[in-house]
Amino acid sequence: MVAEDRRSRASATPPPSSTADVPRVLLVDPYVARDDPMERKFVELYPSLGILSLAAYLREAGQRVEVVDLTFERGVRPVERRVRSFRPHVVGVHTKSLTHERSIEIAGLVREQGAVPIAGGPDAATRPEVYLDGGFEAVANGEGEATLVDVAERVVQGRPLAGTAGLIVGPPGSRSVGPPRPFLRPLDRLPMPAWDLIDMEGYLGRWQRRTGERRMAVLTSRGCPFDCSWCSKPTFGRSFRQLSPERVLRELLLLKQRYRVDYVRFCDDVFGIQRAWLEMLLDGMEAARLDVGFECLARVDLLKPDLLKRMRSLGLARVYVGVESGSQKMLDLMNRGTRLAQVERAAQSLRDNGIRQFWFLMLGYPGETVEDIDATLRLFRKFSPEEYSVSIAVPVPGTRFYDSVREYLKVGGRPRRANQGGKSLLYEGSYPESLYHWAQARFEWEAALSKVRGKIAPRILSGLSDAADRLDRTLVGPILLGPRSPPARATRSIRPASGPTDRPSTGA
Ligand code: B12
Ligand code: SF4
Repeated sequence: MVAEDRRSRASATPPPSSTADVPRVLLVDPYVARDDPMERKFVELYPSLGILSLAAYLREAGQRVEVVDLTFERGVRPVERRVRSFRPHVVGVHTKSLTHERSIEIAGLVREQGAVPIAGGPDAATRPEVYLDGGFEAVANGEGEATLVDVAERVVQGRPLAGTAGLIVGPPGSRSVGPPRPFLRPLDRLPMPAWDLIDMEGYLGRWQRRTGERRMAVLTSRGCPFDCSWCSKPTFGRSFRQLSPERVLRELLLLKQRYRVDYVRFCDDVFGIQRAWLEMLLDGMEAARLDVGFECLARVDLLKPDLLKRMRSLGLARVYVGVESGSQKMLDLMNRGTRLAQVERAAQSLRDNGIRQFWFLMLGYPGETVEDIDATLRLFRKFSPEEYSVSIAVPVPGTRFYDSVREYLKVGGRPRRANQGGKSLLYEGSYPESLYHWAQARFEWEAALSKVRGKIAPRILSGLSDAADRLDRTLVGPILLGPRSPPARATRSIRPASGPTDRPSTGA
């Protein structure tokens, strides 16, 4: 498709229809699990909570909604078929960078069928121009529920989309950015997710075969008030809203009764930010004898030993922890807001309570030296988390980290393939990429050793660990570093100009 052609399509006003028409909206999740090389190793399959919420909200607003979830499919054919049978006015596509190309393909086929393609979700909100130039009529750049209701009504009534709150419309040159869409408050106004519109059994059955548990994802809040320098939050920014504990409990009970869900992943950016709120939810779970296992992502500063003990007794099985680095200097440079002592206390307490821990670690952040990497490795060795991911820092547009390395970005500044995030050094950092690959291998070695702990003599174990250190010091380190002097580039501090302002009480 030539650029001219694309431009004229993107600026077209959707054709008017009868005002008596009830809007028909098709929502699409373009993620195809079999095309995601990370899926088997790392990604756990859950439906998009964004799509489920949008669908429920539109339906409650009186619109007709269907969903095509490509997760278990092979390609876009099911979208084509559904567009033919349902004849939607609007097709809303949920975007992630991984699924960018498929989203563009879907926009094309939707247009051929005469429907209006609208993009939303993290990738489109981060780089709307890519989606507008790729054939989408408009991009929702924030919370989508009220925006999409508005869009579908306007399309059916033949009114222009330009000026819609929360929406970016039009070709370069005459692009219209609507005013910001206010966040929905209180969040309890949201209806229950539209589980009936997707193949719940596809997800639950798969989990059951794999783990014996019927697992589902649940959200208790939107947004995060913290301000880590590398974190991209295109949709909710630093806003933070929670459902009431009663509403969350109702959702958990429904999942249990309707779908026999017996394990839940709380997908909040940070679970249990407010201690009093969390205690109320735990009280409710206890009183209702919920008996559902669960896991969540939390910050080390929130994981207090007494709280963990209680959560364990109510079914907490695993916690994802953003440890990031074993160097306080690096945590400060990342504006993480956590102390190493808190990391150690949380890790110890998780271990004491028999809760699995999944650590997120990051290498290659500006300012990091080999000594900092060693500190992270020592911390890792000390606590041997059951699971971990150690990635090379990815500068995401819109973050302070990105701004600080912008002038050092390698060509394109994006992974060679979308799923390579975390495996390549995307900017000219302090050290060559091979050093980070070696560091990643050292973490793998330590993890392998921790798996045989107890099975072989401690003396042999520490000998194997020391051998890797010696190899690092005497041979590999100097070779990988070459004649370079310690970090010179992209190391300037990237703390925020002013400190965080809207943190809620953490109960700390
Ligand atoms: C929970 C979660 C998961 C879960 C569930 C995934 C799923 N099926 O959606 C799991 C762990 C399985 C997961 C996996 C992956 N995830 Co994930 N995940 C998240 C997380 C923490 C929350 C997502 C969520 O539920 N948000 C709450 C809902 C309500 O918000 P929402 O989805 O953004 O939708 C709202 C708006 O965006 C908008 N909207 C969304 N779609 C549309 C469409 C239209 C038409 C409109 C108008 C509006 C609209 O309206 C919605 C309601 O207000 C986010 C971080 C974040 N805070 O967003 C990362 C995040 C979305 N994941 C990310 C990634 C990269 C992945 C993986 C690709 C990882 C991989 N393979 O390496 C996989 C993809 C798997 C998949 N099925 O898509 C990235 C995406 C980055 C990007 N720019 O693409 C994020 C942003 C994390 C990050 N900062 O890097 N993930
Ligand atoms: S705590 Fe997590 S979600 Fe919040 S800013 Fe930091 S990395 Fe982002």
